[in-house]
Parts: sequence; structure tokens; C-alpha cells
Amino acid sequence: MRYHIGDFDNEVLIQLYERMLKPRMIEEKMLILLRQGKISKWFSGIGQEAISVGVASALKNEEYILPMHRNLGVFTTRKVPLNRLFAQWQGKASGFTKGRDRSFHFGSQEHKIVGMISHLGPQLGVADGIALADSLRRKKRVTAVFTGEGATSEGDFHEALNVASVWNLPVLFCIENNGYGLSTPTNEQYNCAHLADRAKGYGMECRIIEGNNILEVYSKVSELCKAIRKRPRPVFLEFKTFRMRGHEEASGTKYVPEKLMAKWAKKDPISNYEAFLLDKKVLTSAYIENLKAEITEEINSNLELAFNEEPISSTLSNEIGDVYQSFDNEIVKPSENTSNIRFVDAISNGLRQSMERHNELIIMGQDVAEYGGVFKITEGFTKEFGRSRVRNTPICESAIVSAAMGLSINGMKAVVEMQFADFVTSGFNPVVNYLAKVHYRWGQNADVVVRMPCGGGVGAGPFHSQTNEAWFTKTPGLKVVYPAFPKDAKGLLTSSINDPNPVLFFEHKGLYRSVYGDVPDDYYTLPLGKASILRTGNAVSIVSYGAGVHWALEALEKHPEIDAELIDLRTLQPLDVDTIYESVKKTGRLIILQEDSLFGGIASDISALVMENCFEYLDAPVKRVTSLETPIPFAANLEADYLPKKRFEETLLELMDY
Ligand SMILES: Cc1ncc(C[n+]2csc(CCOP(=O)(O)OP(=O)(O)O)c2C)c(N)n1
Repeated sequence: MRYHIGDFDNEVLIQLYERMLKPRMIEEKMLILLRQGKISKWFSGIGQEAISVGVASALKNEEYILPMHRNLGVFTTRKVPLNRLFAQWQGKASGFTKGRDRSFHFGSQEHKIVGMISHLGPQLGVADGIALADSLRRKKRVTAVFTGEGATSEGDFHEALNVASVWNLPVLFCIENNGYGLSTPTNEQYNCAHLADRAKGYGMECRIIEGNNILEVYSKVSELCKAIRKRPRPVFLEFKTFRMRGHEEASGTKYVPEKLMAKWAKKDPISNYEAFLLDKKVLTSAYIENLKAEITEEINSNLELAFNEEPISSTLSNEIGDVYQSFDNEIVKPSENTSNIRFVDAISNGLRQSMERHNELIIMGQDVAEYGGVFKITEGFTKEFGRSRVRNTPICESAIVSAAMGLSINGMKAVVEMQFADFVTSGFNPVVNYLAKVHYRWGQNADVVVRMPCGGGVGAGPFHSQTNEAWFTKTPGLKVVYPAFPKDAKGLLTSSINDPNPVLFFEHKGLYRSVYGDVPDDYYTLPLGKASILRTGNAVSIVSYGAGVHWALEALEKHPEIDAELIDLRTLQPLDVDTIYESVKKTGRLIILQEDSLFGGIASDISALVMENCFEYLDAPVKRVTSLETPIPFAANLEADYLPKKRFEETLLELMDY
């Protein structure tokens, strides 16, 4: 290996050596502890330290860095206290996740480190969002994100690079090409000579860097960081390196040819650099010995602290209490002045007034800029707020939801418009695995609202009609809002945007232009998690939300003889169980009308809850009326049969006769 000292003075040369030595020595200790059964799993970065250390050393402390599972050197270079790291790996209280997540799956705002989720790919889009926030604030900063060559096969990788390029974001994409993704060699992972060759396809600069050569990594990355700070842009770096141990220790390396191992063993980043520094008389053997003794002492004393710490203890209420960031929703009262407007206008209105109120609220979605979105909700917004805050996105839901997460990490707010709620499947992973879990995992909030134009009855077939709220109501950490009237839509949207937690905001397309209502002109908010009683009655409780509320109203108009209490849930998560229970205790009968198909929907949960909590008050079985267990058909008559509207009236009458 050839080292070029360039302008580096001895202090820098020695510091880089020390910074590589520490993670290596920690890892060697961990391997011993693993064999002794004192820790559970270990993902080794032995042999790859020059990359973590070189990149982390080139960045400024205030610049975010997003490591993966082999980047211990990032954490040690950023001076994360070792006792806290060790406690994290043992699931103890002084770690970073209160025992809720393992290994490197955490972030620390104090150290400007954002750790991975197991799914690897979303990390890259999160980096885009962090860099976007820096760009919008005109901060000349770099964001560095790591990934392995295996994860470059994930769609998230392509999406994130494409977005970074189209938006010219200052992200340093650091690909550690270490030969294997678990047991899969590179020739089964991709079919090009170098991953860096792909950069051209994204319209991005790239470099191939000898990843085991600390001076090459540090000098090239430092130079690039300076250039990016001056002229912000994304850069693709492919670090050639090798994974010297198993994917994780238990999986071994039997599938790696011995010759290959031997070849890369000779390129060890630390022993080669050490020999070079000794040769150049920058280091002496005595200095090294001394240094190793110091690091050993540091490791042992911090390990002792971690081992001596009691196992974590918590309470159920503490665990549940940490799922969401606590938030005191300040209720802004509606003004007296109202206008009779459509559902769609109320949403647009709430969104516009929220944009005026929050300077750092960013809207992202397909065709949301000049075009105004396919439902015209953001029409005229670019004129008022500019294109930097109302952002057209490429068609890449996963990267955009991840970028929204990144904006939140960097202190901004985001509203993401799904063109149709159906397309959230392409961004499902970051919604349910990142946004939903991040507060519980490491106390980071996800200040993101995902707008979901949903619902059937519009003849749009299986992929433009779904009402898929049940995919999210069952995922702890998400709030799910589903208004039925213009006034609620506006006030719940403004509250959802104020709420620092992730909110899935369902907007029924069928209501957009058919339902009118008096809506206060000025800004106001409504409480999340509070149902509204549209009509009081004593003979039966009807619970619904969204378009179902209007179907129920129609049925009741036809049957004025039924003394029904009608509850519009408005929010599905948190669910206002008190209002439901109170009503059922009074009426003794419950019918739940849900537009979605039966299994796994909120109707089933409400039914179960009422059975468990109000059994002795019930005079009849709880009824659930829902769509058929089929995809949503296109033809109008088939769709009408699919939807529960007709069946609702019949079932309601049956229930009254029970
Ligand atoms: C979406 C997803 N699929 C599969 C896995 C299981 N998995 C974890 S790491 C890994 C290999 C990753 O390879 P690479 O990106 O090259 O990183 P390396 O481990 O080599 O550093 C696999 C298959 C996962 N974590 N996430």
C-alpha cells in the first residue's frame, strides 16, 4: 500500500492512527466477550476502519453522518462515550435506546449521528432530507451516509441517489464495497465493473477510493467535503475494501476463498499504516505500546461501568408513553367568519394557513408544484411559498418519506402528498419501520404528515380506490386521522401538522368535491383522538368515519323512526374509545360501518373492545358492515355491490329487529 503524506503534519498522521486503533481494539475485545457469551451478536468492521475513520475525520462535528453496521469508527471518532456504547450493546439504561433496540440501531443528536434501521436502504433517503434542510437554510454543510454494496441493490438506493441529484443535495454517498453481502459475492449482486460507474446514470460525480488506505480516504474525502461546502452537490464514493470476518460472527466466512482472504489480510489498514509511520519515524514502538495500554484501560474501565449497570427496568406505562413524543395540542378556537366551501378547499385552506404559520414546513409530492397536485390541493402554493417549499418529487415514495424523516431529524416539518393512498405501498417501509418506531427507539420524533387521498365509489378500480388505513392503525407509533366533513378536515390537518408525531391523514376522494360545509376562514385547530357525536339517540350506536358517515346519514334520513346515535370517529389512532363505550352503554346496540373490507379493519377492533368492555350492556351482537373481501372492482355496478352502503341499511334494520 502506498501512502502519500502530502501536507499532513505528524499530529494528524498520529491522530488518524489512534482513531483506527481504538475501534479495532474495541472489536477485538467484543470478539472475546462474544465467545464468553457476555454479548449476543457482533457485526465486525475489522479491516474497514480506514473508511469510517477517514470519512468521520473529514467531516465537521456539526455535519450529520449516517453510519451502518460496520462503522464503529464513526462512533469512536465522534467521541461517543464508550460506557454508553457498551451499555447500548447490552440493552442497558445508559445506552441510547433504553434497551429497545440493539447494536448500532440508534442516533444521537448530540453527536450528529443517525444510525440505521435494519432495512438498510432508507438510510440514504434520510440523508437526502437532512441535506435538504441544510440547503434550504443555506448552511454550507455536507451530510455523509454509508451503505454496503449489497444494499445498493435496494430500490431505496436508486431513489435516494436520483433525488439527491435532481435536487442537487450536498450528500456524500459512501459505498463500502467489501466483496460480500452476507454470503453473496459482488458478481451475484450487480453486473457492472464498478458501482461508481452507476453515478453517471444519476448525473453525479464519483470517485473510486482505496478504502484500506487511511491517507487516501482522508485526503480525498476532505478535499471533496471542502468542494461540496463551496458548491453543494451530491458525490458518489465507492470504497474498495473487504469484509474480513463473517456477516456477523456466527455466520463465519467458509464461503470466501482462502486466497482472497489472504490477499486482503495483507492490505490491513492498521498494520500497514502502523508500519509506514514507524518507518517514517512518526511513531515509535514505545509510543504504540503505551497507546495500546491506554486504550485497553479505557475499554476495560468503561466495560466495567456497563457490566456493573443493573439490567434495564421499566414499566408498561413508561413503554407505552414513549411511543409518541408528548405533545400538548394548543387548541386554536375557530373564528366566527365562515365560508361554505368544499371538502377539498378546506384541506387546501388548512395546508396554506399551516405553511404561513410554519416557515420550515415543506410540502413534497408528485406534481404538487405549479400543477397543484392531481386534486389541485396545492394549486397556487408555489407562487405564495416558492418552489423550495413546495417540491415536485420524482416518482419514488420510499425516498421521499425517508427524506421527510431526514427533514424532521434536522428540525423541519414535512407534509408528503401521496398522489393516491394506494401508492403508499411504495413508501411503506419507511412509514411503518422508520417514522413509526423512531421515537420509541431513540427519542427522535418524526414530524411528518402523509396525506392520503383514498377511497372508492369513484369508478377507479383496484389501484386508485383503496382505503388502506388498517395497514397503519395496527402499527404502534403512527397517528391516523380520517375526517368526514370540511370543518373537521381543516382543523384536524392543522393539528396533524402541529403534532410532532407521524400522522397518516386520510382524505376521501369521493368527498373532495361533493361535500360542502361552513368552515371558519381563519386558522384553527381541533383535537386529535376525539370523536364527534353527529346525532344523539337511545336505540342504537352507529360508529363510522370518512365516506361511511355520509352513508349512515343517508340511511338515517330514510329511516327517521330509528333513534340512532351517530358517532364520527374522525381519528382512528388514537381511538376515542370513551365516546364509543359511553354511547353503547346508553343504547345497548352497536353497528360499525367501515368502507374497507372486513378482516383486520378497525371495525373488528372496535367490536372486540366493546365486547370486552361493555358486554353486560349489550342487547344484541355487535355488527360490522364492510366492503367485500375482494379487491375493488372498476365497473360501477360491481363497485356498488362491493361497497357496504346498501348492506348497511339492511343490517341496521336487522339489528333494530333483533
Ligand atoms: C431489506 C433487507 N433485506 C435483507 C436484510 C438482511 N441483511 C442484513 S445485512 C445484509 C447484507 C448487507 O450487505 P452489504 O450491504 O454489502 O453490507 P455488508 O454487510 O457487507 O457490510 C443482509 C442481506 C436486511 N437487513 N434488510
